[in-house]
Amino acid sequence: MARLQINRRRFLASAGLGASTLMLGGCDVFDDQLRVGSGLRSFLEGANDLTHRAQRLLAGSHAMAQEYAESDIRQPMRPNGVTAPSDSVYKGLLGNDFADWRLNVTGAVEKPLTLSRDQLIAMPSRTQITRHDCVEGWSCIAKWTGTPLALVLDEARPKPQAAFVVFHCLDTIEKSLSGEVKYYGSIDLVDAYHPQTILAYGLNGRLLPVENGAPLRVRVERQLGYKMPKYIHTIELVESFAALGLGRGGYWEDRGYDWYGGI
Ligand SMILES: Nc1nc2c(c(=O)[nH]1)N[C@H]1C(S)=C(S)[C@@H](COP(=O)(O)O)O[C@H]1N2
Ligand SMILES: [Mo]
Repeated sequence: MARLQINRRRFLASAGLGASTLMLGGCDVFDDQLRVGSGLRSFLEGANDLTHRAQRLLAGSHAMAQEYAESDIRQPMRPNGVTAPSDSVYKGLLGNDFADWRLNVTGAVEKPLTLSRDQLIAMPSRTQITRHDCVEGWSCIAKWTGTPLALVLDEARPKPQAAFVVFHCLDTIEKSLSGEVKYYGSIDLVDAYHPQTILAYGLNGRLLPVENGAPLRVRVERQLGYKMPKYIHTIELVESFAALGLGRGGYWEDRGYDWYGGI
């Protein structure tokens, strides 16, 4: 497993496929050259598609992210991005300890679902100690507990045309003259059904705190932090994410980051 990781990294480095990752700066800065439609951007997107396919080929669809021991946990989990949503809807839900919060599962599914946090907690859970890597260059090991996304999807039964899972969030990440933007992101069904992909409501043995995404955030352990939306209210199964945001599959993707944020 460790050898495979090293070989994969070597392969990616020698093939120049890591270039797209090296270009990335931080969660709050991005280069003007990376705006949608630029030549550099198109080049990077081509490289990202190769990175995605090369990683799947070498590591396999079901390769597991490394898991750690309790003693590796460094509390607290460093929060990043939005850490205290100022949205009135969110504040209202928080004020009632999320008793009125619901997770909606919609889109290309046979059976749309509405689940409370208690209902998610009552489902079989998975706990994993993993390392969160942010594109800004920091990492943090923490223990996450949640409902495997696969179980929720099994219940909702995605239609054959469903290819991506979109996460819609409660927090406004950007306010500008053109309006407010709430965080959003997407993953494909391979990552959605991966055994370590969980809808996390617990962190380090307690309920998930507000700064890390209460009441629910996804963990996608083989990808970077920005691929793990916090403050989720809706999971939407879609055929394509062309109609989502600016069409690149996520808030940060629309601002220059790779859609596949493989580690
Ligand atoms: N809703 C929402 N999800 C988000 C973000 C955000 O700002 N809003 N930031 C992303 C980024 S860049 C990172 S590194 C992680 C941070 O998760 P943490 O606060 O638990 O460290 O959340 C990701 N998911
Ligand atoms: Mo991040």
